[in-house]
Amino acid sequence: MTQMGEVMTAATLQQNVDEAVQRTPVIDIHTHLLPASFGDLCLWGIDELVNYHYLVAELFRSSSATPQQFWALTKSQQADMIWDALFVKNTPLSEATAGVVAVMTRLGLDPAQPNLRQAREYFASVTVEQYIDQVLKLAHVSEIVMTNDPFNPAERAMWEQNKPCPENFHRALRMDPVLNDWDTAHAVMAAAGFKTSADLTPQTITEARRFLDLWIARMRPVYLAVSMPFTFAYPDDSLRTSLIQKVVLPTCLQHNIPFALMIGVSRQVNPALKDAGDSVGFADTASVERLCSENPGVRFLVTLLARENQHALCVAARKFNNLMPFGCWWFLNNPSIIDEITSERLELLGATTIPQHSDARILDQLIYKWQHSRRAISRALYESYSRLIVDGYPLTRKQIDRDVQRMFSGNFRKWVGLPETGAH
Ligand code: FIX
Ligand code: ZN
Repeated sequence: MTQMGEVMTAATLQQNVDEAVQRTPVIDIHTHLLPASFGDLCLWGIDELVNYHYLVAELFRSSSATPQQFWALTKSQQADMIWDALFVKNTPLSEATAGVVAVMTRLGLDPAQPNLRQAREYFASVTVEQYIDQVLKLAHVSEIVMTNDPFNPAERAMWEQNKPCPENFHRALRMDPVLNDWDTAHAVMAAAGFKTSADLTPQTITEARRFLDLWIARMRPVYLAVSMPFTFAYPDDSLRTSLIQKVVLPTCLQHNIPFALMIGVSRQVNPALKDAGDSVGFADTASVERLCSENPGVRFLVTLLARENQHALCVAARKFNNLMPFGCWWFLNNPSIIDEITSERLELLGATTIPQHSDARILDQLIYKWQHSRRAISRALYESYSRLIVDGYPLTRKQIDRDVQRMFSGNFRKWVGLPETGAH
């Protein structure tokens, strides 16, 4: 057993990096998970897992079924179709199919079954509360951050009914309609009694901020968040720029709350696929730099969707210490790309970033997304530490543990002001 102060050698490094990465609990800073108290909005179990929109997209490459035929089926019929096409008739080679295999194996289920009967029997035997505890333990996830959308009527009702939310399910106030669909946003605010209109009059700005204040008081979010298209440009003469400057940034400053920007989606390039119909585009990192430069008092969390944007995001983070790159988002959440992005972040930014988030929509996914990410992060860390040892640095296990803990939770706690103890 390695002592904390023991100096690493080429022979002992791999095991110690793997141990540190596997054992260090992580705060998953962006998910779409919701608590058990939110009922059907809390997605879990094999039929939801196999119906993940990543797998829906892959189905149509391995099946003659049309989207119209697929959407006409029940959830379990859809899962059966996906299982047969992607797991029985073909090898589950993709990251999303291999992820389901990893989850089933960790749960003691046979991933090579010809149908989902065994898996459905298992899930019928557990409660959602039991399963949440089991999944968090298997994934070694201590806390998660949800995506909480006051513009979603179903979720809004849960908050208005004060449904309980575990303290390790942190909240993120998601504002996509505010910045991407103001017509919808101001109508929802007006329906809730706020004096907002299509025009950004002084009253509309005041009332929009009051709307955010109310939801911040209700949710106690750790950050405000928005997903913006790859075409996002700042500043420009759009309504979005005005809303960012007059509503969102003043709210962040007033509440001392970070602003998370997720940039790069090309929405609904194939609407027939529904959630699976989004694609990716190359974003403008100079817009991110201008936001950080003009707002030194605001802490930004930024993740970009295009692989080609990652290096420039690292360089931008070297220029602005109020910029925190995070995660290998969506189409980047694949081992080969996590390797690449984590390596360039370590080389350009050391242990000062948040290497990953899961984006899990279904609870079970935490198991595979973190199992696969930890392997990739471990490989990237091993390469960086190997070079350090070759260059003569007396690296200890204690330092490895410190670095991993910083990336897996410390950087985020500090960024959003969560106490170190993990208390909430
Ligand atoms: O905007 C987002 O939060 C994206 O992560 C989602 O819209 C996307 O569908 C997703 O779940 C990707 O993993
Ligand atoms: Zn997401």
